[in-house]
Amino acid sequence: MFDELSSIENPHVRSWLEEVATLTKPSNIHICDGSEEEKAALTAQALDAGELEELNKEELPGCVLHRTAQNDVARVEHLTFICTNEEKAAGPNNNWMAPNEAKEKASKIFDGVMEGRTMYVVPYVMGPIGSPYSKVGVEVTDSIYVVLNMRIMTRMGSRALDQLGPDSEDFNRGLHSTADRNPDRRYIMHFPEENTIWSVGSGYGGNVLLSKKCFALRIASWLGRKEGWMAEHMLILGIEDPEGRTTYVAAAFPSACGKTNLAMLIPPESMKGYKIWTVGDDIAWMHIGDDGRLWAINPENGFFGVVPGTNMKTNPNAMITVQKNTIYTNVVLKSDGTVWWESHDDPAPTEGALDWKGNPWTPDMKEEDGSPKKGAQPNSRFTAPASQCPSIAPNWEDPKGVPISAIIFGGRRARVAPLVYEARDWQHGVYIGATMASERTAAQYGKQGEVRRDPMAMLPFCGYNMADYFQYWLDIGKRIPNPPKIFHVNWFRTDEEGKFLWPGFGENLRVLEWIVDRATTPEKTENAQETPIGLVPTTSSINIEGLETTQEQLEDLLKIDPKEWKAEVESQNEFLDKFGEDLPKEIREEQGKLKDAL
Ligand code: O2Y
Ligand code: MN
Repeated sequence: MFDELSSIENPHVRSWLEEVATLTKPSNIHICDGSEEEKAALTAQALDAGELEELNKEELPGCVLHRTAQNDVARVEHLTFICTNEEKAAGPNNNWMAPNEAKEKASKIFDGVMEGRTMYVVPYVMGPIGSPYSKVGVEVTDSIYVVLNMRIMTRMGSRALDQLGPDSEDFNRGLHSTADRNPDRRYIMHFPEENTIWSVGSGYGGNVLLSKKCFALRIASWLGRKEGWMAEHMLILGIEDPEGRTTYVAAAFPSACGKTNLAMLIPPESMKGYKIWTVGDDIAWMHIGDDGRLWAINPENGFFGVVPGTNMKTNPNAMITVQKNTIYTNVVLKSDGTVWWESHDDPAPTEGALDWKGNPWTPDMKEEDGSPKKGAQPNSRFTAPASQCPSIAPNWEDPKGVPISAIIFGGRRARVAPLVYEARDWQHGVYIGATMASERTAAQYGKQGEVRRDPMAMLPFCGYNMADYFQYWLDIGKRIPNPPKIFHVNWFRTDEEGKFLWPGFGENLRVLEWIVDRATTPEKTENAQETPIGLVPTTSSINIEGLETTQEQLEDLLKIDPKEWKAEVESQNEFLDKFGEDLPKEIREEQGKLKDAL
């Protein structure tokens, strides 16, 4: 029926694509092979159509700019659904819709949506090619912007169909159309029981690059539980010490807590001989290795990083990464064809610039309420190949992954949480992850200072009931003979005047150094002290040499205030109670132990 699809050998892929094409009725079908010629042709087409703008060829070779619709600039959690047969399987942490209802609703929008348009078929691999831990997906989309992003973010093209093989049914089926970008007809629907995603009405980021949050986290967390592995919202990095030993850690922080910056950290002057190797900045798929350790791969092939706030001080490696072959979304376009954003190293352009909406912009402009008018959208992004990052680990594509010695959870807390502490054991670590929280900053919508629980930084990304997710963490811990040690960090503790006590950025390596020491030399006891919340560094075991941080400030950074912690334990209940009887008893057990100890 669709001649273009006859070249697809795998009958399961072909019949699903026929089904999709019958529904969406495209005028053309293009099966992406992932070649350079294809990239050039699609880019030329998007430039012609005004979907992309070419940037300064000398300064930013191979870079383009895309502007999204003004009502389509971020993930839409309220329009994101988990569509399982049983509502309880989705849990109180997700919006739920019955699969039949979801398909009926979305089918009406998808019906004929690609008439007069091209349907692009994007086969892709998540994880290194040939890795036993990699997974194949196929995304159908009517957006060239999506195809070009997927080309960076995944291993895309014919090699994905080769990896799938001629008869496997084991692939994620992702259907996307930008449709009319009407937020009233926008849905991001996940069908974990069918390994399927339907996304309609958006052309932006996490809503449409279905490989990322939709597949690699929401669907993969479901698959991981079924198949005995873990899909986590974690960066992966290697810390090479002056003796040349590299220790790998995985770290989970809520969105907008500087994960990409930590993943690409540059050691401070005072820590010569250290090197940080970036394996991934957002997602980790972890399996139990034959040696009894937990091994992690980065399923992605690129970075989809937030632009404002990125500069040569906060993240020099990211700045170098985005100098070529990068797609910029919703940033300022300068008259010389280069780009700019708030907190860029260069001064704001004073003439000839266009803001993220494509309107003339100068830095003195004001919004109606008198606040400064931003040139770049606060959630503007770069999409850049991971291979371009100067700190990319030489083994980042090792099919077996890297062995994880420590898992780090982190939040943004002005008080309560110390700079760093260690869980007594895996079960205690699961409790720490399950109750981790951040306070809203002025930059976020909502009440400033309000504490938001975001367990394991997975609240928006866990594809099933989080009570079952906590249970799965507890269960898998028992099956890892040599599990990573679990830690919690808080770079954001402030003093009485609200000033940050810790310098952050590259200096965070001083904390990583303690973590590595604890994780790799468990026989050492002099570097930590038992407290009600876990093991906290002794004040002499965090190196503050050369910092402005005083010994007194370090003591404040490591202080446990029983009064604050008693309030913290109580405040956890509002979140934990949502799971009712389903909450694993071990979480309450650990909470009880903490309460007693306080
Ligand atoms: O708003 C979006 O669509 C992007 S959100 C995002 C992008 C890259 C990495 N992490 C995130 C996140 O929200 O955690
Ligand atoms: Mn993320």
